[in-house]
Amino acid sequence: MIILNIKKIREDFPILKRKIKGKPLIYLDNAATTQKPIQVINAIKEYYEKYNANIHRAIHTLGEEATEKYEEAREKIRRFINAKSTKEIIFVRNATEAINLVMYSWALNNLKRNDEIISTIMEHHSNIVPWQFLRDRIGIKLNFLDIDDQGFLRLDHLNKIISKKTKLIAITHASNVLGTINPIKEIVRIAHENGSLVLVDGAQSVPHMKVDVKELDCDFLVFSGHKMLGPMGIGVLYCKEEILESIQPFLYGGDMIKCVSLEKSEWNDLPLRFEAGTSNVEGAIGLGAAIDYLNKIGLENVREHDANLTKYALEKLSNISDVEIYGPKNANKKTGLIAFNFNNVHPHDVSHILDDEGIEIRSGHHCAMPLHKRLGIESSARISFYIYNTKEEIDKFIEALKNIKKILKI
Ligand code: C6P
Repeated sequence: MIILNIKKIREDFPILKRKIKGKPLIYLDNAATTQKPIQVINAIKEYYEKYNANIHRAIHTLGEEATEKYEEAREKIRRFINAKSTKEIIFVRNATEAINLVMYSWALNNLKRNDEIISTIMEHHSNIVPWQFLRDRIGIKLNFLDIDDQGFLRLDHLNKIISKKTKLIAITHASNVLGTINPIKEIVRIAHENGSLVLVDGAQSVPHMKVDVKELDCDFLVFSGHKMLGPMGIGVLYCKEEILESIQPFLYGGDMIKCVSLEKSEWNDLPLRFEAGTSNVEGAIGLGAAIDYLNKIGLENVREHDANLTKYALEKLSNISDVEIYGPKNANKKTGLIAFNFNNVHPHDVSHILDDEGIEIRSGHHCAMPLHKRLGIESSARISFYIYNTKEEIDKFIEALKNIKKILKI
């Protein structure tokens, strides 16, 4: 066990010195987006100060340097998730765009009426809405796996509904509301036995734990850079090379072609075939710097720190009467987030009152309306942790939460 030097880590995050309404910032909304260390900010600054140019086109020095750094970032990502080749790493804007790419390029062309996709009740809207669009467009069937009372996925349900008609299981690795970590390896095994592919939404797992695509054997993995210390507007689609080779591009135009005549065009090699137009070069470079930072800390230490904070917060929250916690109560079975409701106070009011104390938490449906409906609620409050959070911050959050009763005189 390595104890992280949180004090030193915090010094790398300029925003943590900020005050909110005169109080030191306590940032507990990391599942929405994380803060950025100075190393990431500097990597982006250095790109613009020293070698900004359009990539893959220019023959000049700046263009070559920018291309080299962009491709270096792709290699860092490949190693981070243990993909076989950089051909399997496609830069996109975010996890949402990556799922849409799979829907348009693979599903729309390969699925037909009455084929089936299985997803789950705990998905973010990004992993529901594209499949509903496909259902309405070509008449596939969409099934959703349920959860049990503790917030774990009903795997027994999967065995009942999967069949040879199932072409895709589109499932989150970790829920952004319950925190539940799903048994992806087992789900992939069951899917492949039935001839189905698997898309894993890694938006809440890749930033927080070691995700190895070879070990999981998933066919697609999507995630967003901004939830793992990287900038906004850059995300990744991992897709097995043989699948990418067999499908049509999603976007058409410059950089994704080898040769264009007025009669026809020839697509570029992988992965550029799926990256039409000028890319988010600063985003890729920033994400590469974020991965360097996470590697230095070690993903197993990130996971352990998240779990320690979650265990501590779960204990403290359970001691407050009138707090209802959603999802598993065992910190080892969930990621570093806790959704809850407090004393019938609307989560937006909870968030608002905590903001007066400098504490930033999320409230609402967290883009998971079907899950909230399943839980019998409209909304919830959510705290979520990352490498710079401390137990002292959780203590302050708990104190502020207890104070809400006094403020509202309830
Ligand atoms: N969840 C949250 O506060 P984008 O917006 O494409 O970067 O990520 C979408 C997304 C997909 N899947 C999961 C499991 C997610 O949690 C998210 C983003 C944020 O929970 C914003 S709603």
